Amino acid sequence: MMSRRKISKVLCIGLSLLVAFNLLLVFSTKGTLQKLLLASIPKGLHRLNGGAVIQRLSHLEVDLQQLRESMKRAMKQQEEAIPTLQSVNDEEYPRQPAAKAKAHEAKNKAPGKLFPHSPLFRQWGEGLSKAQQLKAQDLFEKFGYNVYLSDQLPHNRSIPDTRDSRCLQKTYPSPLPSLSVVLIFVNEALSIIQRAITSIINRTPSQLLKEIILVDDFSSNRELKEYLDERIKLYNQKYPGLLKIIRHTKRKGLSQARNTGWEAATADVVAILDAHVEVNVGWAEPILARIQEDRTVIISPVFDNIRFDTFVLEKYGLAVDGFNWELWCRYDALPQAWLDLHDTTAPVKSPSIMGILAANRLFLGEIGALDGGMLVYGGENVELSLRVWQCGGKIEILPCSRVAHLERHHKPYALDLIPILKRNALRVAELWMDEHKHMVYLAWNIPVQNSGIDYGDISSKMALREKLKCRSFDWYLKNVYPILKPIHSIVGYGQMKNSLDQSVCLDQGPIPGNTPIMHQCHTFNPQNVYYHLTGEFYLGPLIAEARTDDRCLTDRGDGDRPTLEACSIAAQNGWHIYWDFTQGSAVINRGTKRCLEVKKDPSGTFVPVLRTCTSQAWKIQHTLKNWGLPPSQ
Ligand SMILES: *[C@@H]1O[C@H](CO)[C@@H](O)[C@H](O)[C@H]1NC(C)=O
Ligand SMILES: [Mn+2]
Repeated sequence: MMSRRKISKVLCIGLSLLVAFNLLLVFSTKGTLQKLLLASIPKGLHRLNGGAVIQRLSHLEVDLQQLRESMKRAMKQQEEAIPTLQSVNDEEYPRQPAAKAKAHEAKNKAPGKLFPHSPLFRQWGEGLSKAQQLKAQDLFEKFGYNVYLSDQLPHNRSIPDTRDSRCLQKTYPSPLPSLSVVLIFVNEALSIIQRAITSIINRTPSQLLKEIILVDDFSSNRELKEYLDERIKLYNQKYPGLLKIIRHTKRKGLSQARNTGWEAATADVVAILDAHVEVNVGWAEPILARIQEDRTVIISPVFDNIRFDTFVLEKYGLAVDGFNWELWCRYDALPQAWLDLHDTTAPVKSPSIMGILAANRLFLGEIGALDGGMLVYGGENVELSLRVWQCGGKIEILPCSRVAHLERHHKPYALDLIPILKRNALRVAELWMDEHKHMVYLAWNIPVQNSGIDYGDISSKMALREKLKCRSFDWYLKNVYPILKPIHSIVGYGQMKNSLDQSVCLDQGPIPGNTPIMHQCHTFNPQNVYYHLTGEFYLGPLIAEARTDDRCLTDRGDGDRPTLEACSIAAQNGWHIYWDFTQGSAVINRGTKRCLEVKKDPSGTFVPVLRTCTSQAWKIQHTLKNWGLPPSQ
């Protein structure tokens, strides 16, 4: 369905180093237009006086919603009605940290909510005093989750066992390989890290757990210095030599932090986790057994969610990890071949991982570990996934291995990560995607030539690709991820402007809805246009997938407004989706001979119309394959 792609920004596990953008809400537009504008641009883009569009908002909230949406879709696509996102065991955890304080407050009439709009207090915080609310809100803003509550929950708390009951009957060979667990963090709350450590110690057979390696990617929080060192000492008194900590002396980002942990690890198998997790019972045995069976498999456990506010566990259904052409990760439906096995404990082949992984330590090294050339975060999971699959490994999700992961509500420092995500995505494309790499440029609306984006040196990685005799991206698409469908007929893309007014761009218009509009130009994907040599115009974010149609600019033959229709449905209905267009010329429907033009509506705003051609001209931002250039002599 179309609605899935308004903005497909999906949070990746391990990528929750996401950012809270400050909301800047300044509207200068006429009241009547406001709704259209708001609907047309992605949530969180708001226009300023002067027309500059800035992109600010809590992306994360959108991201999580998207992730959940993709999970729901994945579930729906599976015929089995596996329950998703059910809250498990709401009763088990204290919702109010201090029962005594609560009673006291009740006597003195409960204080009102100081932060009625704070997401922290939507489902939590009843009966807290004003001082407690202030403290909790302050910590929440600083960390993006409920540190006030975390500090009061026991480190050894139990969590519901979310495994399928058939997992309990599984037996595993003995001996199993030994395990190093790496926990990476930046400015995590100390109680969160301790809960992660405690869960690992309590829920991993001690004869298998060789060490826990903490990697601090240059935190600034003071409690993560001496306090953490003290705690490590205490753990090591009880479990000699179990804990190690490595501190970066400058911020190196997710990939390098993971590599630091991997380099320090000494066990047969290394599991690289975020520090905001609690592993569940029996999480390690399936991983160790599977890697013992096949050293080339990279494993992801199944994630459940720890709610950022109540710390209640939300069970997530089983799905595979995928990504789109912008390389945002998402959940996809389970493969039919797996469903046909009728074994809910069987490993699931997955196109990608989300960040948290377990692997044979030496094999991970042989294929190059994490790519240290990836900056901050984003895309490094897809890079590793393509490398694994194309270079002779595989990726599997193990349904019986479950890890609860805390999804932050927001990341506490403001930093626009979009340029980094683009840059990392191009690095992946250039390294692994061969003749299909243009799809990443198209999806991000970046010129294929002279992009102006420095994706770093890839020569050593290319040499590795050569040395390992890795397979092509085409092989990967055909054999591992057939959902993605590269398109080679696109010759023009980006913003589309009419010569009458260069400040407005063709825009997909409000969603839901299928009426394109002219809208002040901004740089986001509702204004992406893709013109095919075959005559179609796609409008809006590029999808290019087997299961979901892009939306085609359509002349349905009646009325004077163009519409956007799922391309295959429009074609089935005999609507007119093929257009003649060359750069700087008219856009003429091949079927009806009507032109796409603009005219002013009564309020003075340009709207796209279909009518007898009056020789209006259009230009599209980028071209490919020399399209639109004058023929060379
Ligand atoms: C947690 O530790 C405390 C103190 O050692 C102990 O009394 C309690 O039973 C433990 N709880 C769980 C769930 O293991
Ligand atoms: Mn994470």
